[in-house]
Amino acid sequence: MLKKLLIANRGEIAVRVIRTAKSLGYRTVAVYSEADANALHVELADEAVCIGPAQVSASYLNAEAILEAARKTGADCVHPGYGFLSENSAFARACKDAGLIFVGPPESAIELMGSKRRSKIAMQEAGVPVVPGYEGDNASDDELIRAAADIGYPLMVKASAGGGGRGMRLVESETELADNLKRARSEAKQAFGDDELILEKAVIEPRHVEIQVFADRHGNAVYLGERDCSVQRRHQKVVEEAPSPFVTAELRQAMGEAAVRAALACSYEGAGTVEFLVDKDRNFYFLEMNTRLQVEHPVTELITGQDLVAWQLAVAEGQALPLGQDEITLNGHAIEVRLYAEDPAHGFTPQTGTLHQFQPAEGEGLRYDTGIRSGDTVSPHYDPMLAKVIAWGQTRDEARRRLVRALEDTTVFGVTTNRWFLSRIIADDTFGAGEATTGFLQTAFSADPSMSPQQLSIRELALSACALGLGNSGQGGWSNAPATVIPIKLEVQGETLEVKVRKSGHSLSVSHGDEHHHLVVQSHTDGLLCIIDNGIRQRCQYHREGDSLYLQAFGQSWSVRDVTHQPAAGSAGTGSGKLQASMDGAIIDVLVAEGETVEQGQTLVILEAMKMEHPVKADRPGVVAGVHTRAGEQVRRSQLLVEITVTEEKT
Ligand code: MV4
Repeated sequence: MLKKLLIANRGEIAVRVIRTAKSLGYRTVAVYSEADANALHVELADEAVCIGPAQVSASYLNAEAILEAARKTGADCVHPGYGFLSENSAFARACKDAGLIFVGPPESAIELMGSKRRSKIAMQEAGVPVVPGYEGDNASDDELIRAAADIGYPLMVKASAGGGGRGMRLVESETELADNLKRARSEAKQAFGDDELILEKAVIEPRHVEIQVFADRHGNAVYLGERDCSVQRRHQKVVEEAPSPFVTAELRQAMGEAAVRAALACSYEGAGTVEFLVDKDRNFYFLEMNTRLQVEHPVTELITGQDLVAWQLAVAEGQALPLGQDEITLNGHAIEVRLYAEDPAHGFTPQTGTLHQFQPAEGEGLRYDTGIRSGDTVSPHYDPMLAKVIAWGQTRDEARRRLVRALEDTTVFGVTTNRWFLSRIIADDTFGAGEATTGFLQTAFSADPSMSPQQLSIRELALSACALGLGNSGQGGWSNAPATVIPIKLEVQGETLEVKVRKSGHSLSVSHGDEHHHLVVQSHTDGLLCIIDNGIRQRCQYHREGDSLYLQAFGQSWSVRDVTHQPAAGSAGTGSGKLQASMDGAIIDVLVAEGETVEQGQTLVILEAMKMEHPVKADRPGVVAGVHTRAGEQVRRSQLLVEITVTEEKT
């Protein structure tokens, strides 16, 4: 009987595995890097061992440190999660050599599926449909050029050691082939240390449909339906759902039985995913097999009612599969999205910072898998996924409606996320019609407003001014002097806006330039402001952090900084002389040194953020007393960069 499980991973998957393991009576051991010392998975585990510094090569990829943690704590099995060492056959072998049960497939299966060429040959022999192409052993460019003539164009050149879109090139015509082969080979050598190439006929606008398979050590193998993962951006899955809106019952059975044959052909054990390309005529072709539990496994759990981590642990213990094929039934529909700390309005740049508030929505059929909570910082060391948000419904539309509502009501204050972008996809008509293929984000959805910077509307400015005033005197904030006009300055997306607030009673009239907006404060508690706007009572969530204010309303979220009382840059000699970063970013140039005399308005440092350059200028004349940064440094909003001492005013 296995008793103590070490989870060789971090974040949401570590938390998720710990939850199931504890419910089954296992003791749990977490491993963590120095950057994760206060992480949720460490808190939830019974024991935890620090395995090294933040960088993954020295911690989560440090097999020796992980095995040493298992030895020290007396763990008897290891769950690798996904990513990191989860598909590293040497690690699987090292676990066994150390007397540990590796919760995953045999090394031989991991190795076979790590080679596109060898796995395709094995699949053909197992009667699994593969994309027509050429998989000669270490084929030369000349051999491949000859083979291409029989395949036809367009075709795909793929690195045998590649995967997930890496090392893949689309070749439209014969004239481009020779050059593409050369480049593909050198890229493969560079990226994977293996320059073996294969050719495949290109499947146009395919869907990505994958089958969840499970096998035990007694020769049983079953499939648990499919997942449609066609909505992807740069080979990163964005939306996953089960069942696929495109798959018929016949296609499901044909793909499922092919996936089971694939598992049996490589003496598989445990959880596996067989990925297929599906063309518009519902032909399906083996793409690759992932020998791990996938990120998107929750949608399968929700429609089958099975806990796949519990299945993994049962198989690892040598038990037979919990269910036979005809006991597996699919009920309802589940859709998952990945909530990321990234900014879709600025090229999806990763975001870092403190999560002042992370508040999942509540409601029927909702599930959040997350490894973070309010107060955590999002570091640049790891994948910036904050949570998986999953909704189940009896129908696909009910699942979609619940997921859109959940995304609109999920609050993340402190770090920009892709929340609005995700809600727009799920609400989109093409997606709603089940017509999203792998090209969806680049075609039907490519002009969506969630992927470009948005100016704050006057209504959002008014809400910001209203929420800012709540901290001030009087109920509803601001001074009680009737109908006084209060000028305020808000910094929004790096720009300072002058806004005028006129208050009388609970009514607020806000103007910016020639735009005006009127609203009435109906009630407010900490974090929730209720207003009457155009005769409609609306809710606005907000969070105040120093002079920063984060707000969420009408499905949108934004932040402003109250700079009313800060000296305006350029005002004569009133600057503090303490120049801070106006946002998270990277220092790309430092133009001054300690001791230098500088003029007011002189550029001292160049900060790069959101793919733009932001000059940091002297806010008063003086002498540089300290330079606290250097080119190349990652800095956080409000971090002190340069100090200027005040030279005596010349009389
Ligand atoms: C293909 C293909 C079309 N024809 N192979 C392979 C790895 C995967 N992430 C991308 N891959 C593709 N292989 C042939 N013969 C199209 C893709 C593809 C794709 C596949 C699934 C999901 C999203 C995709 C996005 C671009 C290309």
